[in-house]
Amino acid sequence: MNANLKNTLTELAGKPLAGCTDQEIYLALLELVRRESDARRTPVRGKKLYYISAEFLIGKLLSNNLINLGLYDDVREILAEAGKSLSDIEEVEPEPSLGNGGLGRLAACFLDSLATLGLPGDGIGLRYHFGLFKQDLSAGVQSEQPDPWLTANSWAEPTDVTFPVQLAGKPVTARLYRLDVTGYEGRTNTLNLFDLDTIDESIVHDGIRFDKDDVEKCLTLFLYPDDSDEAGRLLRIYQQYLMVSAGAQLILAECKERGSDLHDLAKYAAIQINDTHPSMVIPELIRLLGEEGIEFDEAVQIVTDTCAYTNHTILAEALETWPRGYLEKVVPQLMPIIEQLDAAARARTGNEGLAVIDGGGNVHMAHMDIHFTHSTNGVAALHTEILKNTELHGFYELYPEKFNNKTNGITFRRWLLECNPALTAEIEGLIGPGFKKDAAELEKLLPYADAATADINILQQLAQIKAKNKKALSDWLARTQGVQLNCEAMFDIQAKRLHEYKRQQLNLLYLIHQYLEVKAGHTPAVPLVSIFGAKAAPAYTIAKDIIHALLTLSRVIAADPEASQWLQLVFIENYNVTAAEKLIPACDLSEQISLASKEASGTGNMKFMLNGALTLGTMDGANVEIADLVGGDNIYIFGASSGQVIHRYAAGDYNPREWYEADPNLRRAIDFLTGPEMLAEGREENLARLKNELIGKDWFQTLPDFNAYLVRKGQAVADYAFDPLGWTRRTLVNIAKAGYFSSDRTIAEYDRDIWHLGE
Ligand code: 26Q
Repeated sequence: MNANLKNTLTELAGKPLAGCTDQEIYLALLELVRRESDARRTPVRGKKLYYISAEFLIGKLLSNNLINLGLYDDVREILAEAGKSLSDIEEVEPEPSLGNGGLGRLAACFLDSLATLGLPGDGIGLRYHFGLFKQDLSAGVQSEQPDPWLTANSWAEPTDVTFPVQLAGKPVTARLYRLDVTGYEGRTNTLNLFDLDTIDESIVHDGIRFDKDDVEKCLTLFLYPDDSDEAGRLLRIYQQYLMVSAGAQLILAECKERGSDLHDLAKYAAIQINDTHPSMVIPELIRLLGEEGIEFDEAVQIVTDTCAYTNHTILAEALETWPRGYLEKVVPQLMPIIEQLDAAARARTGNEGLAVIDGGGNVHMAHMDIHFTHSTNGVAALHTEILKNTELHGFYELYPEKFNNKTNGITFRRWLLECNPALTAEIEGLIGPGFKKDAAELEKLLPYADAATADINILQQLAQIKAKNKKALSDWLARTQGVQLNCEAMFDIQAKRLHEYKRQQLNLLYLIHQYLEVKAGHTPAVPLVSIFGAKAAPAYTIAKDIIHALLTLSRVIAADPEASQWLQLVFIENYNVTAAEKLIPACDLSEQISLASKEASGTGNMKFMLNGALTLGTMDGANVEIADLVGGDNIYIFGASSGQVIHRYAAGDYNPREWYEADPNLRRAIDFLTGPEMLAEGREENLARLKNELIGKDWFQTLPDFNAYLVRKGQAVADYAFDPLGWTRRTLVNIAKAGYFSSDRTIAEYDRDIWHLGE
């Protein structure tokens, strides 16, 4: 027992811990973390990174910080002695949902790794009051509610640092909030979040609606407000500009203070542009350097040397282009600079397709990034190859030296140590604690996973840990959503944003097929619990229809005593980081079934693998690298290859109706969507629209992969049922090989190839 720590905590709480509420203890711990993390601030020497991103999906911070500061075990013990449980106290903390999904969570993992590796690297973003919406499924369809996380005592602390920003010619004041980022036995960095003092939360009504015209009242209310109308799109540009203008001013002020004369900015700062959302930082920096007396050409060179760009998608609709009229309205001070950049780009290439401003007057943010930064990276090997060979081929020809790959990673502190303490302890017992800082050491587990040398006792222990995690998930769901899971079943999980390219609809068709098979007397080898977690963008109609179909099928199955012995479909409400931490350790089969070529990387795939799930996936994104590492026997791969898919798009001859008509299983499953069982529980409008979409359009080629998916998933279920020990042994191969996907490795590569921090 750490007596000092106990005294400090009691002092911070102002009374004996046993007499405190969970809220009071939470506040005392918050203060403790602040003191300890402050003590680990060290001055920056040499170059510092600024990771600028519209999203930082940090998740709850208390336990993560306690682990990183080395206080977790002591605190848990002290609280237990006072009759308190740390997990109850965790529930007091509201989750900051400052991101949509992968891109935002990646930014959070990167901050953790930077601090852990002792690298000076701060985040720059926005202090959204409600973050992403909270998902409500009570009506059988998704509706959106605000998700407040800011309380009187928040991790993000206000400062008296402010910067003037011109929005549509009107001056506003951006205030800086600072949030400590702790590293595991590392340094403390900062997440800088900007906000306006004038935001008025009371203008939100009817879910997440608000008047988008009053920018000073609404600018940072939500992450990516609905952009189905023009006011929403303009608001997004206002948000982006507030972030980059205040961020750029902060960067220049800090560098000047550390001795830069701005001509040498690239020696003091590296700026990583996380997708195109912060791209206006390029013209904004050029503008600010101009105000400091630096000529345009030199300013362009300085900015190019300082900035680097990460691409996270090849989906055309996600590549930002803004009509120049929008930018003329919101950021008139940037338009002359963007025009000069367009002229400079056109002077480098006659290829019209690479212009910053196209013939129709649209500004292509990614094009500006590639021309005027020194590095463009993709986020997995396959993704980077596709960028170079197809999507960004013209740019690759012009600037081959700028292109590089940085395969994504995840922080093992949150995604193993924090979310799966039992597995962590088991691993530590086998190979010692070195893997916590050097993830490659997980390979020391390989002898235990070799069929020739595996130890049955160890495999049984691993199986027990999985069983306990499944029970814990079931208990949590019973408590929070009133759902009881069949813990004897195989747990099959697809948890990620709802998007057609991620193909939750493929999984849906499989479950319909399975239901019909059970009804026909063909029962599977083992019961299946199929779990979904997914939010749909508020204006994404088909995504919402897929959610409705899953919820409806879930009710159809649950109402059928025969089918529900074998099949359970559970849709988790409001999937977020907190839910992910419960789901991932409990998973047997990880669904990573995007249409090949469409998922840039995926990071959930890595989290499931690390926690001892086998992957059922397509050869897409980082699945390709997972398959290379674990070998074909330890992963279930199916479906068309990215080459075949790209070819099918190019040929333009894909007709889903032909596949529907040719495959009786597929036809039966699709027809079921609007059959009597579903219509009895669900809404015809949504179900019919989904059915028509699948037969008439199916832009993400679900139907051609259906049969292969059925077969491969059937194989996985049979393996799980008939060779449980073999299954566990193969999960251990996955755990042992997951070290490559530590974000520590990713960050070390960014530093080595792009940033050169501290030099
Ligand atoms: C763009 C234009 C207008 C409005 C919104 C957007 C927008 C918003 C969010 C575009 C993209 C995003 C988020 C993208 C994202 O999360 N991408 C994921 O990034 C992960 C980290 O690299 C990858 O692992 C995933 O494959 C990729 O989908």
